[in-house]
Amino acid sequence: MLTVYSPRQNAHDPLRELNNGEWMAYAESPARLESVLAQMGEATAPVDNGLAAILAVHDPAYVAFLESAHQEWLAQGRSGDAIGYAFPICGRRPLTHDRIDAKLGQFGFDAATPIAAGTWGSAYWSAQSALSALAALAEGGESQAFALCRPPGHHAGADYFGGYCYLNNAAIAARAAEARGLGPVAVLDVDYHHGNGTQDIFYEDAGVFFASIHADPRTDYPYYWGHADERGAGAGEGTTFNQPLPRGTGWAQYEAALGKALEAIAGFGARLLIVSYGADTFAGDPISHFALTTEDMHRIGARIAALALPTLVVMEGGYHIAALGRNVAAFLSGLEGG
Ligand code: OKP
Ligand code: ZN
Repeated sequence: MLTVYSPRQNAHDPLRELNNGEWMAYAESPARLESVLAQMGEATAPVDNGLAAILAVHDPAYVAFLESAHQEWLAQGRSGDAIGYAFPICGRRPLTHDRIDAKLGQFGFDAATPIAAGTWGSAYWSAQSALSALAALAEGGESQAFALCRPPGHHAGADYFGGYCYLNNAAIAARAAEARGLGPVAVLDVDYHHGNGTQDIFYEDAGVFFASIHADPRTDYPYYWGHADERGAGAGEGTTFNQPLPRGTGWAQYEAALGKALEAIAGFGARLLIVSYGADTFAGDPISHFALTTEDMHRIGARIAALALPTLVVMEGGYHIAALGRNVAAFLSGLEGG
């Protein structure tokens, strides 16, 4: 399958994250991409489509923040990665902040997502990879394409970062697909974690259907989104479909949920499918708690292929580095009907 990625995505290399009260090595590491690339025949570099498609999803003030945050951090005499520690609780009035520490809290929703020297450039090229893979579907005669995005995107909202995500690659591609007349678009998110950013971006949007299968937010990150009663609002009422599953979920339970998600996407009348693919549903994933096997990844791909829609796959999570490439390859081969 056509794979799009830029080596510039690996300049993003934070040292550590706050996990369960302790510093741990950053799980979303450049080694993830290397593991996947080792399994792919070859990868195509994205072309630079500029900022317009990014700004069709993200607030200009947020994008400006991402671009300059690390420089502002250094300008305060700090070193290493920029990390926030003070967060305005929900309902605080909308102040305009100048201090980098205030901005990190204003635009970020967790302390697990540092901004490193290379973060902006890598997030930018990760989004360009999604856009170039979409272009291959729109004008390159491909019916399936894989954007090997890193950093991932599904936790990033229009004006916030978190969960290792800065720019929402799937949402940027979905908006660009609509602009190309390829809609209605459905986003199917099969990462272990709920894609809160994608959900927020399209929550009141009737044109993009968002279906997610993920760990129950009562036990798992991102906690505050992904509950079954979140179904969209306003014009988008009914176009968000969340299926939280318990820790320990294996194939039988997962397949039942996947079937319902695919049925809903078909019922919506989607003409293009974007899959936010995370391999962190794998049994061996170090930060996740489902029990899927590499063979199950192939089965997920095969079930999705039965929809017979043009499909853009966007990489999200997956942290078992040694198995990551095999899990991604298994998923893509199932999708290709292999
Ligand atoms: C990103 B993606 C739990 C810490 C959770 C953040 C997880 C981000 C996952 N103790 N840390 O959806 O794979
Ligand atoms: Zn995840």
